[in-house]
Amino acid sequence: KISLDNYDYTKYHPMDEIYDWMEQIQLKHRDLVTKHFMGSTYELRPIYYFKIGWPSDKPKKIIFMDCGIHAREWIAVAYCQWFVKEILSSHSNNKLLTNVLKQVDFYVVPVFNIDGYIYSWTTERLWRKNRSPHNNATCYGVDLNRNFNSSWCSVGASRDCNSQTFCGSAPASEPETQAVANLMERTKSQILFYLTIHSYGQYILLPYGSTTNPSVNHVEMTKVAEAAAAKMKEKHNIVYTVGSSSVVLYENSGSSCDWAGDIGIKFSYTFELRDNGTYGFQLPAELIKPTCEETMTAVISMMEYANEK
Ligand code: ING
Ligand code: ZN
Repeated sequence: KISLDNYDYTKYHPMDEIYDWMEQIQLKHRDLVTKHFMGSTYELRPIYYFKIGWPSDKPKKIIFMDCGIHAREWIAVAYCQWFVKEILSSHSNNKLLTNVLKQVDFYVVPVFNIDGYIYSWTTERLWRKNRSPHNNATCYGVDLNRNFNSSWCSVGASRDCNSQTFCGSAPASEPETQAVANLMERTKSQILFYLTIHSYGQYILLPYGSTTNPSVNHVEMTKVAEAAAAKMKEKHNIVYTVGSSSVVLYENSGSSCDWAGDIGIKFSYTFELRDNGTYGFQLPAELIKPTCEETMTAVISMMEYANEK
């Protein structure tokens, strides 16, 4: 059993430790945090999310964040843990947070692609997809960030299971996609921000990947992301590029970020955390702290915006 008192947030943690951590976080912070089941993975592991915020009579706004949709992007998972730790340790002496937690609920999915995450620890460090079998179990894995029902498999995705960007057999064919999409559908009228955390490349991306046409909220979404990127640069002088994924990165379809835009969530962002290629997905643990610190400044600036909305 792990202990929260000396839990090391500057290390990467295997899934069994993260399950244990989640359990202990909810036990220790019963007033502010609840842990909920949102569905099972292909290999039938439970996927949980935290709800963080003070109870309220009125419906609250939601900032929804998921981490680890791609197995090998360990820094993303480390960030979700860091975020939860920061909120819980600093809210009582931070005016902004005290206020935000009354108006806003954070929904946090620390590990979206649990089967893949475990596989990246035990078997193949650079595994990306989930672990569902295809073609009589001759190949494995759907790219969950190509499996959402938004221009599904039209560009920047493959119908070949051997591909890293296999879109699956149908839109939302995967249980992990269904778990997140169902929860978001149920709560979408309250979700103001959707944040999905990836690595690497140092970007704040907005919809769409499937077209270079701007989304309805493109101008405001860009403004908010530029402000967040400026905060990030101030912290450790690291530059994050802002733009729609099709324009600043590459065309792709079926991403959770595009889908969140489609269902009417006003602010939908993909964060690509550090670095920009030196270590890539294998970011050294020494860089967890600075990366999480700068990302925290970005998310806080978005929180401030959400709080005023
Ligand atoms: N990059 C993302 C990927 O899924 C991306 C890029 C962002 C695609 C937003 C679609 C929407 O390919 C990584 N590193 O996973
Ligand atoms: Zn990714």
